[in-house]
Amino acid sequence: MIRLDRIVMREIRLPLREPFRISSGEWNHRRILLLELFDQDGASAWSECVVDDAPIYSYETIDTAWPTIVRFLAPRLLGRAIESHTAVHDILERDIRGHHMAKAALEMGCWGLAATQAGMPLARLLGGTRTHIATGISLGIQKDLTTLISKVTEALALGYQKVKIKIAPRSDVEWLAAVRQSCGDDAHLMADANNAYTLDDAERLIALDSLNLMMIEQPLACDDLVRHAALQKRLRTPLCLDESITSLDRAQDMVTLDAGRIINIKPGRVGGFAQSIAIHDYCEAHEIPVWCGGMLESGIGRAYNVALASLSNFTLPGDLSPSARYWAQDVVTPEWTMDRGVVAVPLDRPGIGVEVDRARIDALTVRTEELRA
Ligand code: OSB
Ligand code: MG
Repeated sequence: MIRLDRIVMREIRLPLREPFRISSGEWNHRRILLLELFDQDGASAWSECVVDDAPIYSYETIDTAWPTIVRFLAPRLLGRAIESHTAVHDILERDIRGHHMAKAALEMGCWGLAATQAGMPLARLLGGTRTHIATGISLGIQKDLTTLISKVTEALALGYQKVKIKIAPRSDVEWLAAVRQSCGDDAHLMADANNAYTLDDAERLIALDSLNLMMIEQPLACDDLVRHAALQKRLRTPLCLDESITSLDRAQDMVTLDAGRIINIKPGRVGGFAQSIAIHDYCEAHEIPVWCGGMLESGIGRAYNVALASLSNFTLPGDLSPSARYWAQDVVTPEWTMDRGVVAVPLDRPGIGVEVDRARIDALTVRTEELRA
């Protein structure tokens, strides 16, 4: 049973150690929306909303999520007796369209709170069985090919089990061919286009088939399954969908249409853990492998991703790099680390498994708002 009496919202600004560029935009820092949920019984939990400053990846931004939480979402939870964390998704979804990232921050926060209340690691509450998560790195578009090759080489030397390379029409086939040449046939490489192509570019994408990529992520438009299905018919390399999979229904549509053969699950994109688990279970039953994507989360959002990735069908390495890949200093202790290509699931601590550094967060905070029942 959850009964929230208070939610504290804050925005922190956290500079990235290096800029991260994808086909549709670039990040130099993150404007991160954090929530702290307080239960009437004294328990509390932090959560992170994975929205950004600009609608580059999703139409949601921090400036849409904030008022949506204040005005429409938080009032549905505050002061109400909620039977279980598993019920929160439906409470937030009913008659409120979209805004999955805003919903997910609250929904996942309730799962974090339930784990804390139960004195149980979050991964266990989700039903996770893995103790370690195979880790991949997502490399942004680099200024030139030489830089890309040295980044890939460095990532493989660090032990990353998958290297995802962002592509766009002027930095794709030739660049990836050179990378493949330089790092050999065995390196686990994939590409992520973030919607940079149309079906008119099919030949360019088919040219990637010779490079033995693990998958090509989301080449076509964010809401398009039909054209991804047409493309998959012509490609040997499996397509992996990210932006297009916003719910269990879309995952089912993907399988029905054969629009993709792998799913990158980001809990924020699908409205939280209940949908993430439903998609995971559906994919497991249909032999569709999944892996956990990332949104350049702070150590708080990362804790939720690590817990999710402990479920059995997360058989491919996730975009779950250690804290030091992103930040000079993270907002949690201990920071997330990688050892021999895996991140350990914190199974020895209840709740999200890391301590939140409140003093550091206070120093980074640029706005707060307190919501009460
Ligand atoms: O498409 O997976 C993506 C970051 C921001 C927006 C979209 C994406 C990404 C990443 C980053 O690939 C993965 C990470 O958090 O390391
Ligand atoms: Mg992606």
